[in-house]
Amino acid sequence: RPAEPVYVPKGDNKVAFDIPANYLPDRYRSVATEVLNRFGEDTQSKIPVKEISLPDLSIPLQLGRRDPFSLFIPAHRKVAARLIDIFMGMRTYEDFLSVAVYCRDRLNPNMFIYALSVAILHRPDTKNLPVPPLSEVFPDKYVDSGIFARAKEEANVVPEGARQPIEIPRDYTASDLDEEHRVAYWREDIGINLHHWHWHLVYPFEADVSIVNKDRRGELFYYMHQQIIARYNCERLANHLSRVKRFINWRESIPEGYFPKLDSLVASRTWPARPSGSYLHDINRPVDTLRFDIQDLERWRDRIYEAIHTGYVMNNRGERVQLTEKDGIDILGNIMEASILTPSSNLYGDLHNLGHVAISYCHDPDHRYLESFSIMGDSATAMRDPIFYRWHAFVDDVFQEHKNTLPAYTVEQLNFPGVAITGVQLVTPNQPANTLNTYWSQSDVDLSRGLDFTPRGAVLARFTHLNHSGFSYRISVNNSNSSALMGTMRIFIAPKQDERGLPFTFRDQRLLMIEMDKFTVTLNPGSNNVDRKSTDSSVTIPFERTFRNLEDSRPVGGDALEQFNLCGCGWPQHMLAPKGSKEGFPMDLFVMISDYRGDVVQQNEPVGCTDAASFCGLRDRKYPDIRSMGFPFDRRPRGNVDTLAQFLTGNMAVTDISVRFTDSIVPKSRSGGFSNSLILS
Ligand code: CUO
Repeated sequence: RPAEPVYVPKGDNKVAFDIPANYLPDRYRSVATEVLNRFGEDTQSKIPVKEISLPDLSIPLQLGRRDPFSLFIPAHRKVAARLIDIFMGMRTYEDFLSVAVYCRDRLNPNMFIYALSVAILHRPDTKNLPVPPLSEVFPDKYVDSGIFARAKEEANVVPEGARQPIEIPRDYTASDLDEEHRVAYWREDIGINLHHWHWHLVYPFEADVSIVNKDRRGELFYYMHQQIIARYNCERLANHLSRVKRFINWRESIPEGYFPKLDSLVASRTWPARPSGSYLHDINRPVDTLRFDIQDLERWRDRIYEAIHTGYVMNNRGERVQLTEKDGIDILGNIMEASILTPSSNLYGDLHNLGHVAISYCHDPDHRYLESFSIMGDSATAMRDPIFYRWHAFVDDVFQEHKNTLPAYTVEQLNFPGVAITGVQLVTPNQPANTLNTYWSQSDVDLSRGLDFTPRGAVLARFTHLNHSGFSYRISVNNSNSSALMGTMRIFIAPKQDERGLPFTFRDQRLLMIEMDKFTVTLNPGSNNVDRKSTDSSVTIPFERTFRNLEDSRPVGGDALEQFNLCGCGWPQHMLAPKGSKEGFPMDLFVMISDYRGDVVQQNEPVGCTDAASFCGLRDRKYPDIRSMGFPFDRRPRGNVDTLAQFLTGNMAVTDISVRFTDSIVPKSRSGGFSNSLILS
């Protein structure tokens, strides 16, 4: 197992690579001594880099070093897939390190970091290495461009240790004149955007099939994005906005504008904005080897609907593949995205990815202005834009069309004989029962890794973001069977009322159910009390993996870095609860305990990165719940069910909760993250 990460943590410049002289790019060779001295002078240890006979890098080198890189553009993703295969194919760790170091200053940096991260996550010999934290490698994808001049000034004038974090203003992308701006704090949250980037790293849609073909990856594409839309809708309702409208007429103008105010430092360009009232166009950009029409998207969409309504898809050999109850959604996920696992790219095309592309090029569809894609073209930034949610609401609606063809769950399928939930309470210390408490917090990100300052050391940017008090669920379960049994606890929350203040019907509310947690419990005969902390949630990663600790001014490196970003996929803990409202936003807390014998997947214990299995699955294992993702809310209800109350079987319960928001910045406790120490103490 290698001892060091393959890149140099900039905060504590104590290690450097000892590279063969002819690994330096041509430009630096004549000044090799000066260059190597500059980076090596204050290092305490050097990592030797072996000189190897290098693989053929001609394909990855086709993408220019200063060009923008988008995974959604087929030509780019082919080149990136080749680089991933090269990294995966290196026989030993030393060879992998060697080729990575060689590529570092030659290849397109965005493609390099993407392919390197995928390889680190998937090579057996690098599974314990941290993936470079993207917010620190490319802070320009997360931080208002105006900040960088200030960061440079701070670094040049103030010595490390005496530097002050640079505060990022809260409302810098729009004003209240744009009603969509009410949920900008959510769309632009760093942790949410990092989760999305990491999810797509763990589930790449093009590379060697051994990397792409993970258990139920198409279904998880559907489910993880469905949950994003559900959470976003909850956020919108609490901010007096209507649920997001599906983007279905691609010839209509798009009222939602977005001005990202981000600059790409590596490509020296400003990310294009999209004014309100923009239209999509047919795309013809030879520079990207890219040509498709809106009609292509429409044709693919119609064929996917036809497949859903006939109940089967056609594969490339002209055979029918049934969209079964169990696997149909997984096949459709791979068709829609589209991943290389699609049964037929000729028939079903590349709908979701090219939708991202068409939107991201609406300002320059034929490259006449020599402009590049907007933030919808990069999975690291796409969730900042309101149109992301309208596009994915369309994508989700297609999946729901399939789900609506499936038989409803029967009472027998839902019930757990002899097991009843007798009490549910949400407990937040120092709050009334069944109250979620939200407020603002501030946290820091180190910009220096992504900025080549001469004076080294951390330069921190301070973000203001939503947060909540740690809480717990207290659930009482009665087991009237004579023996101990195991069950899976499934916890969801959903808004109670629609835009007009009317109670939701089950059909609408089920789409707004937000998964909060899922875990296994053992039930002894008789009554059982279950206490579960919010920080243990199966959808989130701990706070420390999104942000560095505010009180901890040590530079991130070594072990801390590993903690920080080893398993970056997962919903950020600080966004687990919706913001709610000052008056208290009313929601249903739903708890179900299902029979473990019907849920269990027999497999070896997972190792590492198990925090956010609901959204990210388990590394090298099957998805740890055999039920359909989103169970029991993934289908239309049985015949006479109109409300959540009518849906309940004995092993389910619902309680009213209120989400109360305080509009002030609450300092964090010394322990960092949330005031977790208050819980259950
Ligand atoms: Cu995650 Cu559209 O799939 O961005």
